[in-house]
Amino acid sequence: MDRRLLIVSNRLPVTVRVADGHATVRRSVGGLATGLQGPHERSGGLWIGWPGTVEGLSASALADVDRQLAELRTVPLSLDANEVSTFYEHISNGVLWPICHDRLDQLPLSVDGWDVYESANAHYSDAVAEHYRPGDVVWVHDYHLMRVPALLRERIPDAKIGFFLHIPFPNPEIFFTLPTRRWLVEGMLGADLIGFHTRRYHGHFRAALRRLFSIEADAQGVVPWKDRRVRLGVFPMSVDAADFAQRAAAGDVIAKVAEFRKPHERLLVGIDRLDYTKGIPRRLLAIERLLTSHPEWKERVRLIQVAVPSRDGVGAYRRFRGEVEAAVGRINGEFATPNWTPIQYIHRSVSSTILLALYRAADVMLVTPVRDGMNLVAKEFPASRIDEDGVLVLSEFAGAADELRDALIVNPYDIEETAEAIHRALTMESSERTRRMRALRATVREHDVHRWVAGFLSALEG
Ligand code: ADQ
Repeated sequence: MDRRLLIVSNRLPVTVRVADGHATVRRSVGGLATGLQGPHERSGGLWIGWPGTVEGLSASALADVDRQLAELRTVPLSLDANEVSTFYEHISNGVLWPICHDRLDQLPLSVDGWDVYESANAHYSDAVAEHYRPGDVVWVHDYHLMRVPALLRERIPDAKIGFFLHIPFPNPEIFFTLPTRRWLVEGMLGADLIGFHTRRYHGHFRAALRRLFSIEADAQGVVPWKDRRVRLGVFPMSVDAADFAQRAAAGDVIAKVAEFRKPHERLLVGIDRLDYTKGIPRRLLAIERLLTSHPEWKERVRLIQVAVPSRDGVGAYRRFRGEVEAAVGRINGEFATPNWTPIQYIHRSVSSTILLALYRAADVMLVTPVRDGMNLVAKEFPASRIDEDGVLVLSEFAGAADELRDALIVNPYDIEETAEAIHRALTMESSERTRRMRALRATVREHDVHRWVAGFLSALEG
């Protein structure tokens, strides 16, 4: 791509660390950051977003942060305390997130602050307009910024704007509970291209357009909107498979694998943000069911569940954390022996060495969200299994299930079925494990994050 790429996301793909009054800025390693790094650098473009709250720095240290951010070609946008609590925590994570994951039960009873969502989105749009040069391509990401395409279109009518939604677009019956449904969809329609992970979310969005505005997409997925044409498309996001394969072979990873594995014990692994969409409580119940209906696994199987702290500023998450901890305590209390504890629960972020070692050590990887836009863990696991072993148990409600058909697909609401799938995974013949893992690896290799980025950008240019 010759044109300059301006990427806009709520958060910048960086971590600012402060120690002794000094700050260092590092690029973060998430899927989006990794996938877009190449096009971002090659195009000489900019990444615009919030670097997070940075506290306890002098003016000169702050200037140093700005210099480091500029070196990474990122443009920091500051959010004030009201924007953080209302736009980011309350509306984005407290309202849009549960609605898009079908969790009306997690909604606060009263919702105020759409005006702050709008003004924060305007704030991002102003920053883009300030840096925009004719010919640039703008790529806006995710549910925090659904109004940005339309607000940017007002500022720069002929800009090339793409929008990608990283979470599900729900069934209109659920989306329409939002009093602001029309206004949010109008916001997205400011783009030239709107991308979704799966055909299902794309279908839900088309159904919403039909019901809200009586407009219909043609065979190419193009809808007429005002005096423009907006294209809708399906672009399943992925990971940098080659990079995972390479890093998974490192000596420090292999040394850790040896530490995690114990003779006579099979290892189940779960790695998630601590979020009520990821299905952790039902996964724990499935482990309990497994130990009850197949008692031969007692003292022979262990689950390592890593749960990264997430969104502690949102009430629903604080309550949820207590629920998960209580379930772990109850099940461990019920089954543990002096030599063995069935669930090892780790409530923190882990290094990439540990993450890769857990992927490589797992006999069975449990990815059982009750709803998930894509779920990159489901793709990182096979990408890391250069030994072509290990079984993936995957929820049918993760976007990744549309592609990863060689996983054992489960309905996470069916505890019995999930427990039986884990048993089947634990007893699967080595030849079947290898056949399935080879197929999973081939899928993730062929459809990697670079292909995702190239596919979206070429559709946008087209
Ligand atoms: P998330 O909900 O954050 O993303 P996911 O796709 O699984 O979910 O990505 C999580 C990332 O965090 C993975 O790259 C994983 O390696 C990393 N991670 C998880 N636990 C970790 C830990 N303890 N320590 C360190 N790293 C950890 C949203 C949507 C998803 C969608 C992505 C991308 O909710 O459905 O797949 O965006 O579009």
